[in-house]
Amino acid sequence: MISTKHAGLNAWVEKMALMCQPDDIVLIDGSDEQRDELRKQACSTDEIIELDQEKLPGCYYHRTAVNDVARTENLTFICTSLKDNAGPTNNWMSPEEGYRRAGEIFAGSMKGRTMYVIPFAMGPVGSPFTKYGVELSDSIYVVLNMLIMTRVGDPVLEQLDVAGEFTKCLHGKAERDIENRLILHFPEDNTIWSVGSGYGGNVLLGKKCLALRIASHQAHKERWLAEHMLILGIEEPNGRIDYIAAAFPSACGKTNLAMLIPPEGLKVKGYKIWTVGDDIAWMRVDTDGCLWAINPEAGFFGVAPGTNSRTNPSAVETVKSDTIFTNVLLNPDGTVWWEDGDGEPAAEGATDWQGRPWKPGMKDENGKAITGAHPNSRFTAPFVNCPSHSYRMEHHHGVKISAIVFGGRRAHLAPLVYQSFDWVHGVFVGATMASERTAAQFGKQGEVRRDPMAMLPFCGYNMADYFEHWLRMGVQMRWQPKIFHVNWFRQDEEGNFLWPGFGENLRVLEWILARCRNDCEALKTAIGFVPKPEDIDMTGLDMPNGAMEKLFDIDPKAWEEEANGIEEFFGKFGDRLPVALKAELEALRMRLHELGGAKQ
Ligand code: GTP
Ligand code: SPV
Ligand code: MN
Repeated sequence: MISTKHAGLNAWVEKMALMCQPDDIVLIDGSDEQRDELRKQACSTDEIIELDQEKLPGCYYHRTAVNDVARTENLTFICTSLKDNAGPTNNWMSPEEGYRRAGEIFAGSMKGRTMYVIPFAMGPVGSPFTKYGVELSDSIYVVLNMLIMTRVGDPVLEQLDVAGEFTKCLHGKAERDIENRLILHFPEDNTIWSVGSGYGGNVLLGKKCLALRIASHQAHKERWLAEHMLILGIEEPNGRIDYIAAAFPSACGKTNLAMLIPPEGLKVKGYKIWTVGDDIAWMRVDTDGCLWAINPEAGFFGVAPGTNSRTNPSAVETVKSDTIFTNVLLNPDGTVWWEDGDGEPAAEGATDWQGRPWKPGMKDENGKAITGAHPNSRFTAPFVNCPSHSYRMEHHHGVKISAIVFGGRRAHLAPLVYQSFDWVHGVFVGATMASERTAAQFGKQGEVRRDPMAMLPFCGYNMADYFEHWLRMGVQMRWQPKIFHVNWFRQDEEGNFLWPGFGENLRVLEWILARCRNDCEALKTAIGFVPKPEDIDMTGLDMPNGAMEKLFDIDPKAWEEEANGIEEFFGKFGDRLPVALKAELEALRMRLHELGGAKQ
């Protein structure tokens, strides 16, 4: 048993231990000594593998089970007393059924194992933004990841004192059997139960489970916002820094944009980029009437494949020490590699993410290339490792947000950038966001999946109420951030990206900030404001003739079809959908009718 000064915490741990029956219970204090001891122990059982400590100091390697490599949305549930409170976009189970079904899997599942008690904070300890949690887990891998991703240990217990409120998070690997896997959220009890998985977002319960699903429920009640957004600051040579929060769906470029390096052509302007967050933003209206944001996390859990010195040099720098690599290729010399990474993999002796011998050029029985790293392989790295990490990370009330940006992956339709007419229209733009499936994903190519505010898998309550909440937040602000939509992924007829993306995206952010400061005028279109061609700085960027025109083309026919798709999506929510959003849809149709594809 554990004996902290928080009697409620002690009692809960005892109750969970009675169910799971671990051999031992160990309290995590956040010290380097205890971490080093746990690393040793996990190495001795091959749960993790020590990498070459000269080349990659403090770095370790881990493989998950082959059927446990990504979040399992179909096994993720919101357990509220009323089904309607989970809404039409979530899987629902009653709390009774959730506790019963998961309880059966948890029962006795930690026999022969140790239960670790991990007190953690999402946000700087002591900040009014911050929420606290305690995760119980039988996985050292989870402990080591939580130590990087969150603030862990004694300062958290100190802050909780004798009776502080915390989210009760229980995780057990059990048999890591997909048939016996459940990720359950009980927002009414401030509780999360996750069993049968060992993968990232399913088991690092501070991340998607607490900081988005549970937090969005709390934020709704307490009038703040918990969002799937990056936060970055753009500093001008005169010292002024403006902060932008941006929501893109999973694998649509948040980490890359948050770590942006200014392109050659804009170097003379002397911008400096500050990375505040790459996945989650918690935002509140402060006494000044402005919107302020923190990143509740303390680390990155980033996609490895595609990360290299050209696309994301800051990320390459970030993962050079104190990083855990999951499901990448392991070289025989104790280094790692992934597809579209730097350098070459070992010609002989490497093992792939499944632990099988692997060499470059291997094909499966159908002639398809076998990848060394899993496409969703990840790095877990401390935030402070990032060369552009912001010193504002530890500030208790975060950074003031000037602009909110929504974006998806759309081969057609959405222009490179447009601005909403006002807050309510901006909420409509976010609520109707969509991303197209790529050939690499299961499902019909080009098919649009609506992913409002990039929160489809993460909103812990009825999404219609979430839209209403966004509208209400706008009223609460005396100074509203301007709302924009971007699309880095528009393609030409041959399927090539029209926009070079990555660092060049700063050219678009520059326009966004100019608009926030009323520094430039814009053209009105049916869908929102777009830049005058001369207002995007193209210095040093050669684009094929006509490419910019294509990037800003507005096809009224295609947008009318889009409006029909939106109507169908809105239909899911019935009467619960805010009338203001229905009115926005009708206003869009009217403008399409009047303006067509014109820019005035
Ligand atoms: P999660 O961690 O899953 O939430 O993903 P994320 O939103 O942080 O996405 P990430 O930055 O890891 O990028 C995902 C993929 O998009 C990678 O393959 C990138 O190479 C690609 N990508 C990112 N930015 C751009 C861009 O501006 N243009 C293009 N064409 N591709 C991009
Ligand atoms: C995402 O899928 O949006 C991620 C990875 O950031 S995970 O933490 O697994 O959710
Ligand atoms: Mn994410």
